[in-house]
Amino acid sequence: MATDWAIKDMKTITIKEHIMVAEQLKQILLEKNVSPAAYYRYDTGCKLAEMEKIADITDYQWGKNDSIILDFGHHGVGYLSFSCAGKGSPQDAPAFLKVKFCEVERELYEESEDYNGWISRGWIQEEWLHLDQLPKAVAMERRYAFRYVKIDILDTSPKFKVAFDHFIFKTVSAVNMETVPLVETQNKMFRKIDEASLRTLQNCMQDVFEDGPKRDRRLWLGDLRLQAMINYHTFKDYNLVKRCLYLFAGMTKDDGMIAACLFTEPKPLMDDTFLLDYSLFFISALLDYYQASKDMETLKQLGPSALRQIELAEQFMNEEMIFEPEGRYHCFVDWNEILHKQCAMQGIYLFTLRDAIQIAELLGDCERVVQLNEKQERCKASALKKFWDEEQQVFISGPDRQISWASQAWMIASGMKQGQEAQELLRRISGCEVGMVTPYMNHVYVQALLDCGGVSEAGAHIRYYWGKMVEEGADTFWELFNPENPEESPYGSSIINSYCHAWSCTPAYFMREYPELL
Ligand code: RAM
Repeated sequence: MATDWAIKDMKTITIKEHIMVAEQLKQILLEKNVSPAAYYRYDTGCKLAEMEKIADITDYQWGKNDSIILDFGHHGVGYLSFSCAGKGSPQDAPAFLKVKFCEVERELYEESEDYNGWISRGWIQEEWLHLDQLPKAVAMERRYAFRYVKIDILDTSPKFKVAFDHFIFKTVSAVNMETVPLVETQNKMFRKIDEASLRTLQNCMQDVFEDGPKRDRRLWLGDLRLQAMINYHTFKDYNLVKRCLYLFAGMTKDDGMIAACLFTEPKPLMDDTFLLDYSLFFISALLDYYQASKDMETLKQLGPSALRQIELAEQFMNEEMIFEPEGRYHCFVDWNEILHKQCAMQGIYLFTLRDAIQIAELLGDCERVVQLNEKQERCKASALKKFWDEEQQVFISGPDRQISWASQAWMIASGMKQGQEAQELLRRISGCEVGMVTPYMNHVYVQALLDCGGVSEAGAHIRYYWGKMVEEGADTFWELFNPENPEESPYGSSIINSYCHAWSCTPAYFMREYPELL
């Protein structure tokens, strides 16, 4: 399924002062050199645990069709360097190597030639090197996200072989997870989940909050909202959030609509992708930032951009304040391809409207507070009429009256159903087939459970969903995970999936915000 979210022929405006504030908040990244924890001789058809482990890499010489695997022990983000020497006769041909970087073990066994998906194969992390003169100190220029490296010796010559030494992984991040204590609990699985969550967030905290350091390596608003929430409880890097908020507010469509994502290199640039849910999340991200930092100056400066998103969303609504007709706007919600998103989108609007009211109150804009409250009342009444199925006692979406987890979760997160009634609703849909594909959507579900007092269900779901990833070897959490279908990918192949994706590490937030979970 290809997605075309771009708005064509769009005019943009740049607020230079906002961009200047953002640029002044740029940080120098922390660096740490990591050596491999283990080396293996690659054996086709075998899993890592079955391959020959190499005690001292310097004892070995490698020729055509040999392959080595390096395991750095944990996922990291940064730069690989190593030295390569010629052994035997004088070097009479280039040493020709393929270096492949893998976030998880399964990527070691996947072949990029097999990839036929709709997003760029350029994201697959591999390079071909010609080393003309040995010995050579190789410092690879491109930043990669990985735990494992596979080096294929594609060719040397019949007369010489190569030997390797000094493998160093220079990791980079804005923060260091060793400064954050793990949650205190007797439950070992929760601690593992917490550790993987912190590592995921650390590795995504770079010049901005990246969605995933393998792919897309950029700042997405929906992802930022969740990353920032975890950050307030862990790394507490308020300036990094502030930088991202100013970047979003500093580059908008000419009507003020905030983009879904943006780039920062070589200079800040807004993407032409617009997702209604993501634009609205600027409101919640700003309010959360204010609540954590108490930075009133930023709230004052960016508040108007946030409140503007509510007005802009309404152009896609009918007179009853229902998002209609469909197709006039794009929204994300989840990567589930069959999901009907109208009801969830309505829930997201109500969720962010509640936050917009709080912003208006904090800014002392009484007139706006009255106006937004009226909208809230009207919209809630219409939403109930449109989406609540009295007979089945569930929220439905679309002409086929689809029942999905996403619709229920967003409606509860927005306060449309509360307490016992909401708990029963979530129990009622437990067999529903239109499920959740991303940890991002699973986050909303856990939030909905906690909002209506379902603490033990929320804990059980965290163990079921994130725990299953840990059981499958995750030391950072993945962009997509469907426990019922591990091969799932919206991109046409799992080769391109990202396995350190920050929207997936919210258990670190839940376990600190709701200690009763532990
Ligand atoms: C994907 C990325 C990103 C997400 C968007 C909507 O490209 O995974 O994290 O925010 O989709």
